Parts: sequence; structure tokens; C-alpha cells
Amino acid sequence: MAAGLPARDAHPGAAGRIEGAMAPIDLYFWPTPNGKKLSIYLEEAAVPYRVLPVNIGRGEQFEPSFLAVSPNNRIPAIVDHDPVDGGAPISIFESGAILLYLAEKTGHLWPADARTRTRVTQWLMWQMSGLGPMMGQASHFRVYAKGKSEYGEERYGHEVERLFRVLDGRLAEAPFVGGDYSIADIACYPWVVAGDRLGLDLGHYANVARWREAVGARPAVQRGMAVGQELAAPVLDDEARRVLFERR
Ligand SMILES: N[C@@H](CCC(=O)N[C@@H](CS)C(=O)NCC(=O)O)C(=O)O
Repeated sequence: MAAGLPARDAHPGAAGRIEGAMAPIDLYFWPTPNGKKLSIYLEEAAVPYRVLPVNIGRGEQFEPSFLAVSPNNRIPAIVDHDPVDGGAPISIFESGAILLYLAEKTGHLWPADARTRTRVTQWLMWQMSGLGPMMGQASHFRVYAKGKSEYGEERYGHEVERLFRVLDGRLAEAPFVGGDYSIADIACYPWVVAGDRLGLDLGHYANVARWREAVGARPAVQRGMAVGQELAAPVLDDEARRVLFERR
């Protein structure tokens, strides 16, 4: 546990999951779309984990002890005390890298066939480089800094709509992003849900709407989405805005 950060035991939704043979994974977490990718995956794979909250609205992501795990001062990050090679604990940052690491470790929601696996990786990278960052920018301009830049609101709003059309097209040809349900769906799902605050109308994206319902009906997804819901303030206060948007 990083000094300076409050420790927590496993989230109640994961009760009993730290009893297994595997040492619990430390999940450095705040209830944001990127954080929830990991709580969902850990719930899906029934991997024992404990949640270590990093309050990004209070600057805990800049604590040296957290930076030792996640040098980019972003959640999520993990420490695996029980790596497959039996060596020293491994720390990993970047949600896509963590999903790949855990998928390779557990084999869960990770296709055995190379062709399918490549398709899953491709859509995972699409989420990491496109959907996530562009929705982040759209949220910034259209929610947090609303009215400050018409250009920013339009530029990122249109880009998010384009990405939703791409996702909708993919889901017109397959039930899930990679074909079968996989880590690629887990990467996309919390972001598609976050699209609600951008006012995205899923009525324009019928395949995304059908997929969202199917993914959201999974009990592990519901548990993962609920992790840490008691932690975050629904609206960013002034201090959180200063920490997240003004710190240089
Ligand atoms: N590409 C990174 C993005 C992580 C990220 O942006 N995390 C946000 C919360 S969703 C964060 O920790 N922000 C803290 C800050 O901006 O200082 C990932 O997918 O892990």
C-alpha cells in the first residue's frame, strides 16, 4: 500500500473474493470510466482484489508513493503480488495494458485463437486511443468548461459522434466488439455509459443500444460499475477543478 493513500479492504461487492489462493491484486482506483474497466474485469474473472482509492480530485495521484506505481499520475494502476513468473510484484499503469496483462494471466475473456485475439486487441486499442481520449476531451469542453470554447465543444462532440458511428457499424456485424464478449467490450462499456452526460442519444445508434443493454445486464458488470460509487462527488468542486485542470 502506498504511504499517504488511505487503505481499504475489498469492496463489499467483491466480498469473499479475497479468500482464494491468489494474493489479492491491489487496484489503485477512482470511480471513473477508466477505473471501472478494471473493477469490471476483476469481477468478471473472479480475481481477488482490494480497492485502494486514489482521490484524483484531491491530488492523491501526485503522491510519490502512487507515482512509483503510476508515473503518469493517472488511475487505474495495479500491483500484482502473485505474478505468473513467481518473481517480485509487478506494477502496471494504463488500463489497456492492465486488461491485457490480466487477460493473459487468467485467460478469461481472452480468445485462444490468434486471429480473434488480434481483433480484440485492435478494438481495445481503438478504445484506448480514440473513444476514451476523445470522450474525455468532449466531456471537458461540453461539461466542465462549457461555454469556454465553441470550437472545442464542436470539434470533440463531432469526433465522439463519428466514433459512435464506427462502434455502431461494428456492432451491426457482430454481437460484441471483438465477436464474442471480451476485454474490448469491457474497455468500451463504461465510456459508452459516460456518453449519457454528453447528451448522446443512443436512439441514433441502435446497435450500440442493444449491446449496452446486453453488457449492462451481466452481474459482474453491475458489480464492477458499482465499485466506489460512494467515493466520488457527482459534481467536481472547485478544488477538484484546480487539481485536475489547472495544475502545471
Ligand atoms: N490512458 C489512461 C488514462 C487514465 C486517466 O486519464 N485517468 C484519469 C481518471 S479517468 C486520471 O487519473 N486523472 C487524474 C489527473 O488527470 O490528474 C488509461 O486508460 O489508464
